[in-house]
Amino acid sequence: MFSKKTLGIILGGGQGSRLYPLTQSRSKPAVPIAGKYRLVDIPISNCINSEIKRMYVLTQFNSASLNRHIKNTYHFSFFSQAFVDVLAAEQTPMSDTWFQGTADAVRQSMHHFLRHDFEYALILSGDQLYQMDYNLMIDQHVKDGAKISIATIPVNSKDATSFGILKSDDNNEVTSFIEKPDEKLLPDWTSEVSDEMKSEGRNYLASMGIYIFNRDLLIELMKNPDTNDFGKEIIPQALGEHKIVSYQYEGYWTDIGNIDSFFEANLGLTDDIPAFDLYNKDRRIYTRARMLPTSKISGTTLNRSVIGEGCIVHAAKIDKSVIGIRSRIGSESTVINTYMMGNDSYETLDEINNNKTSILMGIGERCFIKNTIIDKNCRIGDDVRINGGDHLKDEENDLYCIRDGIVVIKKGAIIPKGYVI
Ligand code: ADQ
Ligand code: ADP
Repeated sequence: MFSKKTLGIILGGGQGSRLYPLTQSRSKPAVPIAGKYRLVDIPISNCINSEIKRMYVLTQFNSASLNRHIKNTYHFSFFSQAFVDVLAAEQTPMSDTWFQGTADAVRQSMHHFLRHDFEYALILSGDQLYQMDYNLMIDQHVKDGAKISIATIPVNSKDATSFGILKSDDNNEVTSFIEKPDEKLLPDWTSEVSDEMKSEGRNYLASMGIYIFNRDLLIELMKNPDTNDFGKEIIPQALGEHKIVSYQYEGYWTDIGNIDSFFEANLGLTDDIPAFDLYNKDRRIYTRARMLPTSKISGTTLNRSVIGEGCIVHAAKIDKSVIGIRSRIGSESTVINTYMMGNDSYETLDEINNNKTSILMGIGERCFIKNTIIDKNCRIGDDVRINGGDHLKDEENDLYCIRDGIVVIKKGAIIPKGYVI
């Protein structure tokens, strides 16, 4: 089992601007997904399911929310070597800056990693939705005698410009690599892929941003202080110098790095057979066990929706929506195509009676909410109408932000009664 010789390194996010405003008050790995999880639960669960039980999460700033989540969730046996540690960019005698990129984040944290006995560093992105057995990739890495492996997935020409694109020979060895090529460069970069991928027009091999490095090579490459990024510098410069192998993956995988893809990935969970399978006991996604009561639903027509634990719902209709833990939705309200993250706590009767705004946590009565992300702990008054869609221009104020037609209600926002967006 090579997994025991592997250290997981999860890149938890740079400035987090692409997921703003969800990252306004928390680091990216702590962003809630799928009604009860956090982004970081995905790579951590994949590691645990692959028997990799030593992990670091590298993040740009120390977020109380992320630390609390990790501390409260990942308890390993007293007798095991397992751990999940968060490393935030820190001032040291050598450096007083934030991580300048993915490789710089690894470089600045190397002294922590090197305290451990490992042969392979598995470097993962923190903002992707997929369930992968990393053992298969590590096995191929060892079998092929690679120094670096890159997990790859076939993509179509439209998507190819957003990724690192590579070509490999018959032995999986990478022969060329280009980070986010422009359209004009693309035609020369097609690869031999399976018939199924070909039929979907997915002829380009994209880097999934998942890498295995041999320990010694990682140490050597990290010595060059001028390389800040894996995709832009480390991989192109290592090509031809060290054996790089492609590990081709054809399962479900999606990057959820911006509001649009984050929204789609969450709503995708309401499909009849979701591509991302939360019901598979062998690929379980772990999160904090909160011991919440069951959800209570009254008079609601529910269609293709996912409802978290501890919700109190009186809505008239919920359609194609993900409703997060402890959500409360008032009577005669309609919620369509919406991801509501839920609440951190319930309001007590005293709090409800003493609330000066008289707007309760959750969604009020007679509201209409469509194409919206509602961050945690929002209070949406009665008769509010939020009709997200392509007709809306990008906009931002204290209460909400509009990105690609999706309305994002900011964490803790209070939307007054009768408000219309
Ligand atoms: P991008 O996703 O554009 O391309 P990048 O922005 O470097 O690459 O992010 C990779 C991961 O690292 C993300 O999870 C991000 O949040 C995190 N990250 C970014 N900067 C960080 C920092 N300073 N500190 C900590 N974490 C940070 C990369 C590759 C492409 C590949 C795509 C696949 O460069 O070749 O195709 O990933 O998604
Ligand atoms: P989650 O359920 O999303 O993992 P927690 O339940 O730990 O998160 O709560 C998240 C935040 O809410 C924390 O800041 C926590 O201190 C706060 N919180 C939890 N319970 C209450 C409460 N009863 N009243 C106010 N804040 C609370």
